[in-house]
Amino acid sequence: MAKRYTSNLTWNDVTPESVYLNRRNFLAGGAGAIAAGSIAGPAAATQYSTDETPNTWEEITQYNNFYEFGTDKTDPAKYAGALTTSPWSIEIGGLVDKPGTYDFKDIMSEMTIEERIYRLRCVEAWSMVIPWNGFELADLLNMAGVKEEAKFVSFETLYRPEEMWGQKKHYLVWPYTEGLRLDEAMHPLTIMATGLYGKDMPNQNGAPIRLVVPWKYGFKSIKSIVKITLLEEEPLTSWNVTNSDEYGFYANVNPLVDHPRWSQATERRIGGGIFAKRIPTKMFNGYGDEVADMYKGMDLAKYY
Ligand SMILES: Nc1nc2c(c(=O)[nH]1)N[C@H]1C(S)=C(S)[C@@H](COP(=O)(O)O)O[C@H]1N2
Ligand SMILES: [Mo]
Repeated sequence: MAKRYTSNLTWNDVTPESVYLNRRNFLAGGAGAIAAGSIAGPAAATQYSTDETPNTWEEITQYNNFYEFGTDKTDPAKYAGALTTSPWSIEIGGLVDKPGTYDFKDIMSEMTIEERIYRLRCVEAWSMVIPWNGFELADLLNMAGVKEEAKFVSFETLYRPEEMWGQKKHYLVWPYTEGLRLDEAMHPLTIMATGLYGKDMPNQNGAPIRLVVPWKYGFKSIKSIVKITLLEEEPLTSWNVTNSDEYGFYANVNPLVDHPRWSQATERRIGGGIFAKRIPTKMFNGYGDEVADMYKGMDLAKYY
């Protein structure tokens, strides 16, 4: 496993000042409550962060996939305000030493929040660069104590149709579930994100806590998590159950394996404008140096 790095690089350091100042103005004007000093985020970014220019707050919070609030990209920003995110707890169970219901605030008091600027590549062939705040999932799993027999981790989103109207529709199996192999879950790139741009996670991005696995298609990065279970067997996942021909369990970003309905060779970086050129998609979304070893000997066209 790759070792953990720290550096003092934050998104401010890697963002051209003009862009940064514009964003400051936007945030100061648009979101009101934010003090300029808090925008930089609570902690330093790491070597794992990309130096690409992050998407704007507006792009990241107005163009979303969160089917619990509708299937349109603009639906989550419109409707996710209905979600009650406090109190919040995560039930951690299965093959762990300390199963139980962990209060979100207690988790936060135990974890070290870092900034991670990651590419997010949706299976629909668009992408963004997002400055997340969060902690390594490994730290949370180690807190609960992973038993030796555990080989997989499953995650579940809140099921609350009164607040999440999309859950009354049947385009997906609810609650939204996802899963990782244990080594993927323990990988230092895998984080539980609790904010972005140094602010609490907006509801539409998966408040108060969501998974981010940057080398996999975006649908693996499950939002608003209430349950984590350690298992011996590979868990079912909503997208795989709904459409197994199109969405596999591994879902590693792979430009060589097309989606049955479109090419995955290139992607549209959000924010580039309508005349922006598509950019080539990278194997493992550009995180191959860190993660490729985990898939040695696997046929990545078969385990899509
Ligand atoms: N619970 C839940 N998690 C989810 C989704 C969803 O519909 N429901 N959409 C996924 C998809 S397809 C993507 S691309 C990312 C989008 O994250 P973002 O809106 O924060 O950019 O969230 C993922 N997590
Ligand atoms: Mo996605």
